[in-house]
Amino acid sequence: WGGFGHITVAYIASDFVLPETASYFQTLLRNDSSSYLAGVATWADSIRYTKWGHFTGIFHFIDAKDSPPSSCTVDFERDCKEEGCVVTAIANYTSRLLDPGLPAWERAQAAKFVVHFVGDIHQPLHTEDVARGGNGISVRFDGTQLNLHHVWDSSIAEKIVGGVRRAPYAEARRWADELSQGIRTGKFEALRGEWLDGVRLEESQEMALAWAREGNAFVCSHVLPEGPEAIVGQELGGKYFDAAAPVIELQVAKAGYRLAAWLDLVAKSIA
Ligand code: DCM
Ligand code: DCM
Ligand code: DCM
Ligand code: ZN
Ligand code: ZN
Repeated sequence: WGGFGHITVAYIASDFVLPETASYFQTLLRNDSSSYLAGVATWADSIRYTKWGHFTGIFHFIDAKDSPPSSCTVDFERDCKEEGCVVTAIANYTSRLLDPGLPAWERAQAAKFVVHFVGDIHQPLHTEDVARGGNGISVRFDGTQLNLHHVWDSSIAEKIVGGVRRAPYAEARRWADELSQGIRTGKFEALRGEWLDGVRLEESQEMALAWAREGNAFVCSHVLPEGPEAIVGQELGGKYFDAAAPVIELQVAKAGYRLAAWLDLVAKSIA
């Protein structure tokens, strides 16, 4: 996701964590405001293009070598690189977050990676290899030429809320209010139980792989419903947006709710 999506996921998570989880992460992240998760949500993107952070670039996605739209699958052995992918990154940084032998600053860094990667694994094009996750597919969105990855990272979400002008934190807080409401008593209420199926600290890699497969399925159904060639040059701001918007809302809400549950388990296990 772009910054707006990541910040929204983090705000949703902070709406659902237990009070003791909030205290734990406020202390670890040295931020006792209500934006303690939102404030670190985009940090992983800010370091990936630096020299020291270069190795983390591949942790933001898994390049599923499947064949949309006829076949969508994530195969861990086939698709996760030797150096890692978003599935191993979630497992690895969760275990570092839980490691009492590490200094606080390293556990804080692990927390920042977890907050970010739980967001990314829910972006369908972060679980797809085609054209580098759609970066190499040129499309139009409300008349502007963009790549397909950017449309799914940012453009659709920003159009849903009527445009993100200057203050991504304030706009994201508003969108998170709406999605959190949907989770509590709205269109996601009946789904939220299933969202937490398989969420166990002991099986973090299996859990992350299941999350990756869920997002990847949308590549066949909503991202490339007619395949990667057919979408080139198409205008996506109309009917395509109408079909994609509910998927983005679902995936962002789900990521936030799952992140809350995950952080609760971490905080409980440390206490
Ligand atoms: N913050 C904000 N708006 C910004 C940048 C940060 O509301 N444009 C919040 C998020 C954090 C706090 O300020 O809680 C610390 O910011 P930083 O993440 O830059 O340390
Ligand atoms: N941090 C960062 N970039 C951000 C937000 C936070 O690098 N956008 C880091 C700085 C610290 C940690 O998060 O390592 C906690 O923030 P602080 O020490 O500023 O409270
Ligand atoms: N990306 C992806 N899959 C790839 C390569 C990149 O999902 N195989 C994502 C990471 C960033 C965006 O695409 O969100 C742009 O990546 P880059 O800056 O590496 O081109
Ligand atoms: Zn992206
Ligand atoms: Zn990312």
